[in-house]
Amino acid sequence: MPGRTLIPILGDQLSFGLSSLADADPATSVLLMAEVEDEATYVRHHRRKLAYILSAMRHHADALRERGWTVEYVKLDEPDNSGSFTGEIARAIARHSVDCIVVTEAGEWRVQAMLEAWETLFGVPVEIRTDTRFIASHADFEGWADGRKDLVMEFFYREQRRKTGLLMNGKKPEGGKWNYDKENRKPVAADLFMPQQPLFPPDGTTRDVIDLVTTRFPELIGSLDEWDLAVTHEDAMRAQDFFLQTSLVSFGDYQDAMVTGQPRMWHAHLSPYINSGLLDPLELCRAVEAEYRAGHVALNGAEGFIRQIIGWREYMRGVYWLAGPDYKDRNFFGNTRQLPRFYWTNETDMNCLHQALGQTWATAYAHHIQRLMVTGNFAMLIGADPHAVHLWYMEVYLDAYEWVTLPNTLGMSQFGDGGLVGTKPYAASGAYINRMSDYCEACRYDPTKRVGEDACPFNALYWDFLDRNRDKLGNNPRLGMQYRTWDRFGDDTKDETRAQAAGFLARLDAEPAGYEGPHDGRPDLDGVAGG
Ligand code: FAD
Ligand code: DLZ
Ligand code: SF4
Repeated sequence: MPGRTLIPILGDQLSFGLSSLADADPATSVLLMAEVEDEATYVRHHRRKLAYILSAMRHHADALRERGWTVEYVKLDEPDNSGSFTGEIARAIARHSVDCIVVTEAGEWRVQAMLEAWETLFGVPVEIRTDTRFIASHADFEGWADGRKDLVMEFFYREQRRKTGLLMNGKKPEGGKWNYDKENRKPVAADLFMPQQPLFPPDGTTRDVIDLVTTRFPELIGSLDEWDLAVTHEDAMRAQDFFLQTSLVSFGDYQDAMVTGQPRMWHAHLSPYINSGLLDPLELCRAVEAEYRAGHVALNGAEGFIRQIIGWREYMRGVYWLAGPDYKDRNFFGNTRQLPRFYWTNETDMNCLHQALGQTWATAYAHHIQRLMVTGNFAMLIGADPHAVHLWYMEVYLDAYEWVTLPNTLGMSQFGDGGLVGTKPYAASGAYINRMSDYCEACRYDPTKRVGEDACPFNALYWDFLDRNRDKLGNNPRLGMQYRTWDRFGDDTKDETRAQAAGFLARLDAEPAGYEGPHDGRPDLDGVAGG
């Protein structure tokens, strides 16, 4: 009897058009999907994130079977489950006569190293294929980066526009400009009509994985209440349609705004579906362009959204692979402080953090500005260890996979790579948060004060951050204005600012840091949307 082709499908490869399936014959192929302890525990996933991935995997296996594929699916609680991808390949080889393994490349270094070891380990040919769900392959990105002094995203993005033809008018960008970001910075009033996102109640499969996750991983935290996530291709497509028809129209205008009780506003909330493979990023961008061409949305909104996907998302992946497996160890400022315990318990009197963290633990979602300018900004200002910060983001967000999380956290948000991803650190005082949100209105601190018992902690921390990192940042042309302002402060003002920051950090250091778990699994969600 002829041997079989074994096609392993990883948990973020839930796409019908996967490169490993492109020319496969359903009659002679066995698709292997496995829920494994290694993946469930390599970071302490938010319970909702873990349940989402397992449920989406189970539904995808069913959908593949309906399309005629033979799928072997190993559940996490099966008695013989080996706990690792490699162990499950070994067991599959023992069950079948396997001629070769065909697999789409993994999303991250750790797993890619496993795939690369299989051929020698099992003595079976292993073909590792490019992940064609991305527009730029690793080689494309390397080619673009080659010889450039700075990897400016904007120039990469223009290449991606040319390559895809998205929002192009012949050789020129639609509307004459490549980028309409300056039109996308409006704050928002809380009483504006916000779209009500579609809800996808849990079916039997999702309820099963929710039970599995809660009983098997009692140490994990994060709310599983009010399940609203799509776990099938059809529902993910409904979420996409909802975004196109309802939210996209205001996405561009308000993408930087933050409003209490409104976790999503006009954001897409599609990254979990895109990153796990339920939605196709290029198809989504084409649909966004069609909305613009049909006159339903303005150019700034359509361009802004497309830039996030074919620009930022692809750029982050390119940087991740270009920078190598040691990228995660970079620490430009040499920061060592652990994150405060309240990143897990949400017990903080800083309302912006309380809202962003609470929403995160309630829903496993926060939008870009909450991640960058609230939780990320605070972590950088206090001098938190960038790798510890990265791990926290890996734990809490539904869309977190190392290839995309690491450059966003260690790179963009913590400036841990010294400027590979961003040209300056995303540091901001309370004034920015006050301008872009309504959080300060209900806060015990005053965003206009720099010193004193009720001064917003972000203010002194911001100046202290610039001051103590002057040797590393002083020559950065994008920070020239900030340093000139600091230099105009008198010595007394400087000293009282430093003392205010030092006092805050000393109080922080007197509190427990990090997460030791297990605790009662219940972050303080008082007054938080979805909590
Ligand atoms: P929208 O705001 O509606 O944006 C549309 C889409 O653009 C997103 O769905 C996403 O696919 C893409 N996108 C936008 N910005 C980025 C970006 N910087 N990198 C990659 N894709 C982007 N995104 C992740 O997918 N996974 C992560 O683990 C992740 N971690 C982040 C950590 C930090 C500190 C920061 C600052 C950003 C992070 N991002 C991450 C990027 C961004 O915050 C999320 O993609 C976005 O919040 C997802 O929500 P949304 O679908 O509503 O996005
Ligand atoms: C994130 C995740 C989790 C929690 N569990 C699984 C799993 O049990 N089986 C699986 O195939 N994939 C899982 N994943 C996604 C993988 O971590 C992801 O596919 C790899 O990290 C490669 O990027
Ligand atoms: Fe956050 Fe400061 Fe505003 Fe309070 S005053 S919400 S701590 S920025």
